Amino acid sequence: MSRRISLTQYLIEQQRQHGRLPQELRLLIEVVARACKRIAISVNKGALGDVLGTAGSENVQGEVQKKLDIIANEVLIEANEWGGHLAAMASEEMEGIYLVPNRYPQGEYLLMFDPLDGSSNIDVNVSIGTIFSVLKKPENGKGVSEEDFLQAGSQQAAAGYCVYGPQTTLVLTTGNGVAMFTLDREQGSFVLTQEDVQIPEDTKEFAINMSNMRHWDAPIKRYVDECLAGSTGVRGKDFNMRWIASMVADVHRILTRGGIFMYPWDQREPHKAGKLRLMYEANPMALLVEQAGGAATNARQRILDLQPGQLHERVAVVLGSKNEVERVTRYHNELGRD
Ligand code: AHM
Ligand code: MG
Repeated sequence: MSRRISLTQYLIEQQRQHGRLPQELRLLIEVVARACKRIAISVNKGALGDVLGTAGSENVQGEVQKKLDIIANEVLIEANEWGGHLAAMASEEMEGIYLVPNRYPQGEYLLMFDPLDGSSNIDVNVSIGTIFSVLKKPENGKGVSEEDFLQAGSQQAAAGYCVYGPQTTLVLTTGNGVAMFTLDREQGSFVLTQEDVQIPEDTKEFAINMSNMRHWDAPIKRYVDECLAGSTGVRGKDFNMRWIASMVADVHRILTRGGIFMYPWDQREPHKAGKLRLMYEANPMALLVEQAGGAATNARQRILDLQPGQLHERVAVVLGSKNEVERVTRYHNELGRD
């Protein structure tokens, strides 16, 4: 029988071999993974656990909160606040940052998360997930502030997501490639099931919400039109399309078999850079995708180079198979908008 490697073992081996995974960061990742297990239990209970439906409240971005959005947010906070590895947390579901209460020791890391991504899929039993990103608090001798979180995605110490689908899978990078861990429900532990994940450079599969087509910018329309033209068009090959409406699930497919995911700027709300959030969604996914040999841009620039101006900032996202992302980015940079 091949050796089963648990998440803990994997992290300890990373620490030993590469010496670049500090103890506090390892503990932090394990705590996040434990929280994801608890969230997975709630997700699996569904209607039996009274976790479906809306909570009757809105988050800071004016979106209706689902019960599970709130449950997942609370689970992540409760799990992480006391361990001593964190200075503060920020969540898509909370307006301001969450400081570690004074009664607990303060650590040097900052944790950001989208507790339950793909909320519109909760009630219909389609894959959803938790996305997280870890930064180090700048050493400025001051207390923690929102400004400390406003670091470019290239500064992330770790990033990952947990997808709650037919399997519960945790996908992680600490800046040394991407590894996937499947939850063994009987044992209650995450087991390493794929190491050194690589996204193929080319693909025949794209993911975009086509219902927004009439609002798109010309370069996105051009790219999708060329995909749709298939083997008789300029691309000379047929493309397939997928759209799960859970970024976690769409990115998971791309990490598994390649593809391109796009949530571009569009004219519905022209003042917004995009729908997705830079700190909780785009940055962690961009790090994972780059670590797996793919690319991630806001259609013009590398996402990981963007300097955030606000915690809840939105961004356009184009990520996945390198050659396709470069093509979309080139179409934008050739034509220009402004
Ligand atoms: P959420 O964090 O509120 O769930 O919103 C983000 C989700 C992404 O997971 C997904 O890619 C996108 O919104 C789907 O949007 P749309 O409803 O336009 O298809
Ligand atoms: Mg989300």
